[in-house]
Amino acid sequence: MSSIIEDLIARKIFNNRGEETIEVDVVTTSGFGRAAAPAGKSRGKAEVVYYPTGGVDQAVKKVDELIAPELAGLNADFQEEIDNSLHEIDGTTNFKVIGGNTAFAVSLANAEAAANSHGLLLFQFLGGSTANILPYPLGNCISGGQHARGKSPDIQEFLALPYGAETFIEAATANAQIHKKIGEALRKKDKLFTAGKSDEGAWIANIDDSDSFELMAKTCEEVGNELDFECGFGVDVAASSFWNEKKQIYNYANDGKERDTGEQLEYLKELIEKYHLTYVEDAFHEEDFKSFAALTKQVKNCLICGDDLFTTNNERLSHGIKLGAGNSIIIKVNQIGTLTDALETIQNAQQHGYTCVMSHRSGDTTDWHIAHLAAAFGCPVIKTGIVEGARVAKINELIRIEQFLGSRAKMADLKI
Ligand code: 2PG
Ligand code: MG
Repeated sequence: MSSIIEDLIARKIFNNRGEETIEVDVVTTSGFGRAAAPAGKSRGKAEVVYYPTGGVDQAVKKVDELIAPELAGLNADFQEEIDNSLHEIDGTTNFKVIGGNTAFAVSLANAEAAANSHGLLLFQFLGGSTANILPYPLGNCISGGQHARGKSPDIQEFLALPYGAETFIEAATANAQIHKKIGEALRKKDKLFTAGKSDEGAWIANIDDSDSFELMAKTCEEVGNELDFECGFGVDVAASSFWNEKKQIYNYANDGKERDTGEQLEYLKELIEKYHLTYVEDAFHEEDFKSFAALTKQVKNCLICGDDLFTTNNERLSHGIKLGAGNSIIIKVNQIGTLTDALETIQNAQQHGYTCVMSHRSGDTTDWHIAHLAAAFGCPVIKTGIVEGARVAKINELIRIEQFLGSRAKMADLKI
């Protein structure tokens, strides 16, 4: 068996929004790996550049002309070496030249090719024999903010988290039932409801933030009672998307309210307490590490997570750790570029007690690698939607992993 890279083949494909994206195949002497890059809509400012000037076509050309000749002959088993080569070929700090999504697709396809060359599944190859822990699925039920627009909530995502489930399949079942029941309730409540869904498969409706909280609380409790385990919920506020820097306020346009930083902190504390929220992502805009620290200090039993805040960037995470900003981090490999960079951030997070949440992007494909990354790196939560093809691809892969592990499979120890 040999993992020597023979060739890289890149192509332009489409994501669930119909946007162009890059897919890369890595062919080794004894194996093959394929990965496609996702795309965010509410992006953190500190994310790497997705594509070089000229977009996906140029990115494909760069794989053919610059990356393939450099990587051919190297051993796919040495992920760090491959990822370092990508940095060297690019030569900038934010993948301006080859594109962060190009780096992502090559990096992930390489890991998959290495695993395949050894006859292993990706999570086994990356995580070894101790990788038997499955994440809890954090599933988007109601969309707002930049993911919905119109008369929908200002908060971007209302997310179910069935943290009492004993198996992944039970947790996924709970999420599917919660999503379905919320759709039924919206149909009754909103005469104009068209059963429209966002890119992530969450419902889009004429509903405000406060009604969304009520509906989530009621539905999660109902399903929890039916299934006989705790189903909590949380939100991705995506606060940068409605932070008005000039006026220094959070502009809740649909709720008709403006909140300054202090009011935002109080508002979130009240919500966490009233609804027993177990998860709050990007509660403040992406440069306000201090308010993240204040909220983290003042609440209990809730993951205070940074997405745009950290952008999977180890330096930003280290800064947050120093200040006590958050106790959880979103991991989106394409925010930072390569698997090695993301792993460095994950390890730093784990050493400092931060809960890692492996995550999809709103623009995504049926690529299921994040299911394997969550299992390999022991991420206690995976945020990957509930319905819609790109979401179900990851959920179903975790169901397969759970079955594959059999009696060795365990759910993560979620400290909330
Ligand atoms: C987020 C994500 C995924 P996007 O903000 O967490 O839900 O959205 O991919 O648009 O950044
Ligand atoms: Mg987010």
